[in-house]
Amino acid sequence: MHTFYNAHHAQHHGKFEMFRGELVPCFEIPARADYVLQELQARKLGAITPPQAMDDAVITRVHAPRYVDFLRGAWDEWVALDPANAQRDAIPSYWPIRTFRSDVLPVSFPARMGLFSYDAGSPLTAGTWTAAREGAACAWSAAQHVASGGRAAFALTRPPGHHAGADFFGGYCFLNNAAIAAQALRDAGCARVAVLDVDYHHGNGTQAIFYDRADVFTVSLHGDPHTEYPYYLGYADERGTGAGEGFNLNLPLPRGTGFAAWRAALATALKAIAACRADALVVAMGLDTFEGDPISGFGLKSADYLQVGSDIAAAGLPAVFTFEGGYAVAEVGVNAVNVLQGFDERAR
Ligand code: 6XA
Ligand code: ZN
Repeated sequence: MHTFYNAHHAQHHGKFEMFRGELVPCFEIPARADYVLQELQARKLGAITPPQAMDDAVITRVHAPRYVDFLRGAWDEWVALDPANAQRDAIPSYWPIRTFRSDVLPVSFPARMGLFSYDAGSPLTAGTWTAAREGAACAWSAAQHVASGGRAAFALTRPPGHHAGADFFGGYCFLNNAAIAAQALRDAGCARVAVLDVDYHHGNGTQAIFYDRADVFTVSLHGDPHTEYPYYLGYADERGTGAGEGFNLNLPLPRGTGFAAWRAALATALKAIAACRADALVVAMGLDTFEGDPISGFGLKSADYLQVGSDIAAAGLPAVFTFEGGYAVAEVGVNAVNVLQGFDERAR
């Protein structure tokens, strides 16, 4: 397993997020990636390198140019509003819900921030763009590695990506690393790519990006959105639209689901992926399915993740892994690397 590591990830470091009516310390913190790196090094799973140089045109293959322009300049605009903002994270307060316009780009920075986001839990900080951009380069490099014959590669980066849509951030995500990897695989000649999202939360951004396309099959197993974030997408009746009809599969599971039932859903997902005849796989690897996760509700144990990796490898597809959620910080390294090691052992 070749790892492309984002050495700039800690430049994205939110202080607080809005949670149940108050600002609480962020769950999505730099230590998460540090633990994964430490565990990868300890187990000697393979080379760990920086990403290749990447052009921003790779990002605009899946993200809207006006959104990317907004993200690139957001911190400077935030500080220009008030020099004291340099000490505060930028968090949106206004959103254009139904009946409002989204074609007009307001001059007001807070108004544009709301236009390009969907929650108050994803603080934007001084280094968010730098960290997210380098993360996209990791995802893109991992895709290049796999497209040129590698069996698998891991993009070890944060902030995560699977909630980010073509033109919005949310759920701690700014650039959709899994979508960038999937598009890069397509652009490198793979005829069809499957994205398997095993994070506790539905991968709404990835689904939305590819919803009308048949060349990228998106599959997500996740907490039932009737009760779990992101609430407004991720239901079983969302199957894709137009040319993409039949190329999205959601497998929502009730809060409290344990490994046996979760693994059965994974088998369903992998069977659908085999049927769509993809020639490469992107795994949006969230570890917040862990029993000890502070914001989620499944019951997977650390040893289960070895089996998860092994099951995924048995699909026989070259794979790119991206690092998504997982907030039991002390265990996230072991759990993530268990998936990767389980994959490597079975893929041999
Ligand atoms: C709401 C919860 C955000 C979930 C983020 C996540 N603040 N997504 O782990 O995969
Ligand atoms: Zn998650």
